[in-house]
Amino acid sequence: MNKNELSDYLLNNLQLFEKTSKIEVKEIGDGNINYVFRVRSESGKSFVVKQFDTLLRSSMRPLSTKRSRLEYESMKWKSEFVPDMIPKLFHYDENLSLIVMEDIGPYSNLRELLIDGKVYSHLAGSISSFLAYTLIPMTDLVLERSEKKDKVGFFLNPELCDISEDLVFTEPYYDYKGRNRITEGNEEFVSRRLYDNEEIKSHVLYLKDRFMNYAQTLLHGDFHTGSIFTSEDGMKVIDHEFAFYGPLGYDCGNIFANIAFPIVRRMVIKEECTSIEDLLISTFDLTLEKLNAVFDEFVKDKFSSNRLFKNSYIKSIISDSIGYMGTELIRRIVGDAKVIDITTISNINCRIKAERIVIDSAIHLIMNRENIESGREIVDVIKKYYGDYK
Ligand code: SR1
Ligand code: MG
Repeated sequence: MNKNELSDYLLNNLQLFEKTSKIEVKEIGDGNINYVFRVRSESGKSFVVKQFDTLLRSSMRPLSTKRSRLEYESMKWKSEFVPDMIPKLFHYDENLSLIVMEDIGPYSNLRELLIDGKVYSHLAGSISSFLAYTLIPMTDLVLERSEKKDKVGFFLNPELCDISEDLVFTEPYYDYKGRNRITEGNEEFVSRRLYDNEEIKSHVLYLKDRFMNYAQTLLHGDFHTGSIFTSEDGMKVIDHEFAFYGPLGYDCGNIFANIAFPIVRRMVIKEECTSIEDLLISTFDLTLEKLNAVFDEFVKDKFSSNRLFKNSYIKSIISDSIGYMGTELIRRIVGDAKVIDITTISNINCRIKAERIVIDSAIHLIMNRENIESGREIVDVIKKYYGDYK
C-alpha cells in the first residue's frame, strides 16, 4: 500500500486510532526485503507497520508472502518466553501480508551503536537470554513429539532458506551466479583463501547440509546486529521472516559474527575496541552458561535429561555456533549482502586489511570449531590475524 492507502486502512479497519484522527505515515525501512512504516497520530500514539510484498524489495524477484505469517507466528510464540524482547503485536492481516506492531522508536540499532563503540552493560545478558530462552524450549527435548513435528511443518520456509543457502553457504565459495562483489585488491586473496580452497569448502558443505537437514529448533534465521534494537534498559528483536526449524547454533553464530565486525573495524582504524571484545567474550560465555541452565530448567523428559547426552548436545551446539560464526563472517565480506561495519571503512588499505582479518579468522574458526570453548579464544583468534596484517 502507499501511504494514503495505509492511512485509510488503519483508520477504517482497526481501532488503534480515533476515527477522526489525522495520522502521519513515514517509510522508515531500509532492509532488502520488505516495507516498514511508522504511523503516528497527532495525539502521539504510534505504531510500526510492516508489509511484505510479493516481490523482493532489493531485486524485485518474486517471493511468497507466506513469510509474513511465519514472522507473525514466530514472534507470537517467542513472546511467550521473552516477552520484553519482542515488539508487541497489535494486528495481522493475512490478505494484505501486514503486521502492526509496537513502535520501538526510542531504541537504537545495535549495529550502529557498536560501530560508534557504544556498549550497554545489559547486552551480553540480554542477547544470551534471548538465544537460550527462544531456542531450547522449541526443541524435541521440551516439546511433545507430535507438536514438534507440526511446528517443523508449519515453519517450512523454503524461499527464505534458499536465500541463505545461496548467499551464506554457496556463492561465497563458488560465485556461480556471478553476484559476488570483491573489494579491489582482495581478488587474488579471495581466490586463494576461498574459491581454490577445497578443504574449507568441504567444511562449509557440512555446515550447509546441517543447516538444511537438522530441524533442531525454531531459529530467528537472520539474527544479526541490524535485527536488534536496544536502549540502556533492554532490547527488541525484529525481522523474524527467516524463521524455520534448523540447527540451534546458527542463530548463536550469526550474532557472534556480527559482534566481531565492529571489533575488526575499530582495530584497523585504530579506535578503542576492548569494550566490544568484552561484549563478544561475555555474550559467548553467558550463552554457553544459559544454554546449560535453560536445558536444566526446561528439559523434564527423564530420558533426555541424561547428563552425558546433555554435555554432548551442548558441545555440538557450541561447535556449530563457531562454524556458523565463520560462514557469516565470510559471506558478509565476499557475497552480495555486506555489512556497513566494513563497507564504510573509508581508507581502502584499512578496508582490505579488515577483510583479510575477517576471512582468515573465519577460516580458522570453521576448521577449529570442535576445539574452541570460550569467548576469550575467539577474540584471541581475531587478535592473532590482526597481528599478522599489522
Ligand atoms: C536478499 S536478502 C539479503 C540479506 O538480507 C537479509 O537480512 C538476510 O541477511 C539476507 O541474506
Ligand atoms: Mg533482515
